[in-house]
Amino acid sequence: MENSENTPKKVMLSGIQPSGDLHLGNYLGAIKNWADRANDYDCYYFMADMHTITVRQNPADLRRRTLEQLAQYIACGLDPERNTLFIQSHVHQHAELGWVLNCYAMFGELSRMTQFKDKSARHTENVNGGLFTYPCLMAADILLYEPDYVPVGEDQKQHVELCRNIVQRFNGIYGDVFKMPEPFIPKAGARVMGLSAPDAKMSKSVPEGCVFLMEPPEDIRRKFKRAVTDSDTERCVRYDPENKPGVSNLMTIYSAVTGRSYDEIEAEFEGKGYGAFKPAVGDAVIETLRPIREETQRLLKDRAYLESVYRAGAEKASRVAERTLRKVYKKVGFLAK
Ligand code: ATP
Ligand code: LTN
Repeated sequence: MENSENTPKKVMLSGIQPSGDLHLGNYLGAIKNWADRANDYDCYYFMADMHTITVRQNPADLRRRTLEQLAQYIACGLDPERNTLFIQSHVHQHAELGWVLNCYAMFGELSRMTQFKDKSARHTENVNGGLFTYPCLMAADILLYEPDYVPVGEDQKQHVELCRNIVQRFNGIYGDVFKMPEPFIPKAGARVMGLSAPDAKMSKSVPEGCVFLMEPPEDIRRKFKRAVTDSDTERCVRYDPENKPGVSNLMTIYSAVTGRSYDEIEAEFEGKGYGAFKPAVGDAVIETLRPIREETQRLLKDRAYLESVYRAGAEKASRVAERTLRKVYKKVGFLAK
């Protein structure tokens, strides 16, 4: 795709697993930043459904959540006319390149992935091979589209670094095959912490501290009112992640949804204390999420439209992915069909 000056646009790509309902961490850490960039980049965003089966899924729920996630992407501002939106399992080249890259990632480096360590500790009954080699599939997701940037939250940086190691190793053997991708991590919202325990990231596995995009306003209000703040005596709104992690997290959220700086927020709540601050953050989040929730509900009633979006997306993605896959197959020595 070309912009008005006829120079090729830079490419962005990212994905989220439809393994649970999307939450504020996903929105602020990832999707919001994607939506802001459709004018300047050629963008690919997908539902990483193949990644989800590294942990057991209920098949009917997975199907439902995949479609809901697509509706939410669109409702968050990803216009399908300007972004390629697709479902990973619809583009078979991901699995094929994933296999090749398995053979260029080392056991030692895969063993160091924190997500693997976390998930294998949480699902001790199902520490399967896919969970271990998952970053190779993620590297394939990325490299097929030759992106310049991969916008993700902080927790995914390690996987993008592994992808970069694979590129270096592969290109070192075969020449300039893959383009080197860069992680793209937002300044505000890169790591939204849980409301009930601000020492861990907001995650769907701790629902009481997690605000879901589709959650009713009353529930969101209640979660913010109950948000854990800090036990220091000063009780003023001041950004100090070290000593006041709870309040600082709320400030990050407030800053990300209102665009105000930390100084402006401190001034706004000077002398007011946590009692006024917590509901104000809740209200700002409710107003940010309201149009997203309503638009998602509207889109989910129009299944034919959603199908047309993911079909067109897969077709476009496949064309690009196939080019890269052919190049790789040739380089490693597979005989052409
Ligand atoms: P889990 O809840 O199981 O940890 P998740 O909610 O983190 O999963 P992912 O699919 O791993 O969901 O994340 C999707 C995207 O959202 C990634 O780019 C990730 O970095 C980002 N993200 C997830 N949680 C947060 C968070 N708390 N703060 C900022 N970004 C986040
Ligand atoms: N691993 C990511 C989801 C994901 C992804 C990707 C992100 C799969 N493939 C490619 C960016 C690029 C996660 O678990 N959040």
